Amino acid sequence: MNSPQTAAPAPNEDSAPVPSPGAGPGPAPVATACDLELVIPAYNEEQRLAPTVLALAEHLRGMPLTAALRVVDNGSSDRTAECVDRLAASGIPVTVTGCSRRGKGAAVARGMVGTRARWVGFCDADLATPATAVDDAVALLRDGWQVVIGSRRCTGARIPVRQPALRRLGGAGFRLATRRFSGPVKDTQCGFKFFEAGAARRVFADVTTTGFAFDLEVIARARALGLSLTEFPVVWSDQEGSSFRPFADGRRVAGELWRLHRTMHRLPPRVVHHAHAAPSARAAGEAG
Ligand SMILES: Nc1nc2c(ncn2[C@@H]2O[C@H](COP(=O)(O)OP(=O)(O)O)[C@@H](O)[C@H]2O)c(=O)[nH]1
Ligand SMILES: [Mg+2]
Repeated sequence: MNSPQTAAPAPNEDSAPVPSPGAGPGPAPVATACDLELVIPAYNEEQRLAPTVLALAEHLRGMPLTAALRVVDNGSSDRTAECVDRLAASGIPVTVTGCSRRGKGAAVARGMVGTRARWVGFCDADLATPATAVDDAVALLRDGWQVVIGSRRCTGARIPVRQPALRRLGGAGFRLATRRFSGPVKDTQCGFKFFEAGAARRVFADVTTTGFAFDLEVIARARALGLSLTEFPVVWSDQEGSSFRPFADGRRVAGELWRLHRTMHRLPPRVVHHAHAAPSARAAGEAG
């Protein structure tokens, strides 16, 4: 992930979300109280974000729940925040929140701890996993699972467009090096994870990894807390425009892993885990 060290802080850094135009006058709420809040970490995403927000909003509008989208932007140097403001007509509340700490992990944590929704999830700005997968995640949350993890590696998952070979190689090394944190979780790195909000607050309150390896710490902490956790298969396609720089970000990830190995060795794994074949990915797998 691109986790800039020196970019200027976002104007609304760590403030309450800026309501999109049309959200009405008066002070901004701390967060939208609704059934589901979806957090999108975004760094320099003026190109990829708008179609993602529109696709998610269209899908969420058709679901039998109330939902909101929150973009967390830490210091984009392009027009990411302005682009969100133009999406008010999507029919779902869309807010943009700043974050003083750099990195995807920091941005996701910012969205998770601030939520007032019943359930909260995050997905990438490039919508590598289609919006329809939200249905499966919500079905599992309704079943009572506290942590629901989109996975490219459990039965029924499909990857129509794979990552470049170098990323796949790095991913294999990452999985080998991180078994003791991931335990039974087959795919820690897919950017499509959902939580019962109280569980998210407990987990993310202590997450200190701000970069690409943050998912791993999230899973390790969820396991240590004894939260119920399930993986479900998703359809995932690599998208153009990745901000991940294999050498610079790869080195940073290695540093994060080293720190996790040193700091988290005492966390007891108390996970309640179940690999679940969710209906829509199964159907997509059968169709494809
Ligand atoms: N807020 C924030 N988001 C980031 C940062 N780095 C990456 N992201 C977001 O993380 C998501 C995944 O990034 P992407 O470049 O698609 O990485 P890839 O899919 O792993 O190749 C996207 O929504 C990015 O905008 C960051 O430093 N800050
Ligand atoms: Mg991507």
